[in-house]
Amino acid sequence: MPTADALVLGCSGAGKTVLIRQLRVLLAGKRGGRAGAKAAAAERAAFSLQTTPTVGVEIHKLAALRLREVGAPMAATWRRYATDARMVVFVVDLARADLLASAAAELLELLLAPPGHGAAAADTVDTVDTVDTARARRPLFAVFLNKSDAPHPAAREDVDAVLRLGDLSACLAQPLPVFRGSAATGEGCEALLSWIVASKQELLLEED
Ligand SMILES: Nc1nc2c(ncn2[C@@H]2O[C@H](COP(=O)(O)OP(=O)(O)OP(=O)(O)O)[C@@H](O)[C@H]2O)c(=O)[nH]1
Ligand SMILES: [Mg+2]
Repeated sequence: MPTADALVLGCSGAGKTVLIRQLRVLLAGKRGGRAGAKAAAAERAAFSLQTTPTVGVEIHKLAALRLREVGAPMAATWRRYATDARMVVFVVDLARADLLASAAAELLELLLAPPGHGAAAADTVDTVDTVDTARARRPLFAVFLNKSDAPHPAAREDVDAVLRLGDLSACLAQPLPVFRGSAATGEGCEALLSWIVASKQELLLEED
């Protein structure tokens, strides 16, 4: 069984932790009633842009969602974690045009990882049949282009030229939704959250 609904990955400092905090605020706002309004106000008050680098693995429980951030120093293990996830949100730092190429390389490696080679599969898979089952459960991917609020964010054409997201999606025959926004201001986060929630519903229906 997957231990997280979505894995949040991306280069060091891309904004994964703040993005998860922003999703927490948005989700709290969706709870109805006075208790919901109070919870949302508390989450907004607690929201902060101050972070320390995530060096290990952090699991964040947001209402019914479980998100797992695996810090950039653990990039060598991302592929193994990806096999164990239903979804992967890959965060790209628009404020660091110089890091776009490494982001592209990391994303490509994740997308091309043969399903069934991850930690969960390695622990449990011992026949060809179960490897095929694992292949059918490749995670859904989305890309979040973060820090659109930065003074000079990378332009979409530059991102497309380096990450080749359209080509990747066509080549892998897998949708690769791209969201542009800011974990700091919340721009684009609602759309990403809707994708996560809708994808989770779809995956649960498939599992029934
Ligand atoms: N301007 C701006 N800054 C952001 C945004 N998101 C994150 N930051 C800042 O970028 C820095 C790194 O953010 P984190 O959320 O810690 O990044 P991370 O990807 O979790 O980093 P690691 O855990 O070290 O891999 C912090 O100073 C954040 O405040 C954003 O949307 N806009
Ligand atoms: Mg972090």
